[in-house]
Amino acid sequence: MMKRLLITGANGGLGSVCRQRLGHLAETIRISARKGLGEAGPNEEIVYCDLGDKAAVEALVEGCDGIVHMGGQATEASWETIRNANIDGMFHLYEAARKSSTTPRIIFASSNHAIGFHKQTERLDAKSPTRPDGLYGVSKVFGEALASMYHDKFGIETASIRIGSCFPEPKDHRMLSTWMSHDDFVRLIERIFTVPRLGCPIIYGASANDASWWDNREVAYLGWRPQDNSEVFRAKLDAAMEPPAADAPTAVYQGGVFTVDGIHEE
Ligand code: 15L
Repeated sequence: MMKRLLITGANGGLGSVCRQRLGHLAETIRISARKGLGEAGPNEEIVYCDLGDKAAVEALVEGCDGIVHMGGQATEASWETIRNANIDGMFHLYEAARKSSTTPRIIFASSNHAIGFHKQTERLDAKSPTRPDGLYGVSKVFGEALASMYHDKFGIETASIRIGSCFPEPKDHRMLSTWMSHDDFVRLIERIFTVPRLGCPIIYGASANDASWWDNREVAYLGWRPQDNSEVFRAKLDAAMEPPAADAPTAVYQGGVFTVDGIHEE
C-alpha cells in the first residue's frame, strides 16, 4: 500500500471515479483540482492547485509516492487553455516528480486522440505512429513524449493510458470500439501500482470489446485482463440511434468527430 496517492483533476468525470474507487490504494489520498472538491473524506486531503503554477505543483507533488494524473483539459480547446493545463502543467508535474523526495510512479491520462487520425480499418499497438486529431491530441502526444524522456533520463516510471471512452455505457456506435468500463479502468490502475517494474508503457484504455481496434499485447506483463465487453450494449444502441453513415468522420476515423473540429480561437 502506498503512503500517499495524488489524484489530480479529481472533480472531473473520470477523476471523480478515481476519487470514489481508489481509496484503498494508499493511507492518504491527496485530491486536487482547481475548485469544486467539496468536503474531504476520511483518508483524503484536499489541495487546490492550478497546474499552470509551477511552485504550487511542486508543493502538490511533494510526499506522494503515486500520482493518477487526470488533471488538465479533456477535450479540444483553445491553444492557450491547452498550453496552460496540458503542456505547462505536464512539465510542472514532471519537474515536481523529479525534485520530490519520494519519486512517484505516475499514471498519465493520455487519450485515443493522440492517434485519432488513424482509420478505423487500422489495428494499432503501442509502436504505431501517433496521429493526433487536434491540439488536444497533440498535447497528449507531448505528454507521452515527456513521460518517456523523464523515464529514460531520470528513471521516473509512467503508464500512459490512451483512454478510449470511459463512461458507464458507450454513447454511440464508435464507442463500441473505444469503450472502457469503469471497472476495467480501476482494475488497470490497481495493476499499474502493483506490478514490480512498470517502465514507461503506452496502454490502450479499452475494455475487451469485440469491436476493438487496439492491441495491448506489449503490456501483457502488467497482468491486466479487461473483463467487460461493449457488445452487451449493441442492441440498446441500435434501438436508440441509427448507425453513422459509412463516410461520416465518426465511422471513418478512430478519433471520430474530433477530426473535424477546427482550431478554437480565444
Ligand atoms: C477523450 O479524450 C475525452 O476526454 C472524452 O470526453 C471522450 O470524448 C473520449 O475522448 C472519446 O474519444 O470518446
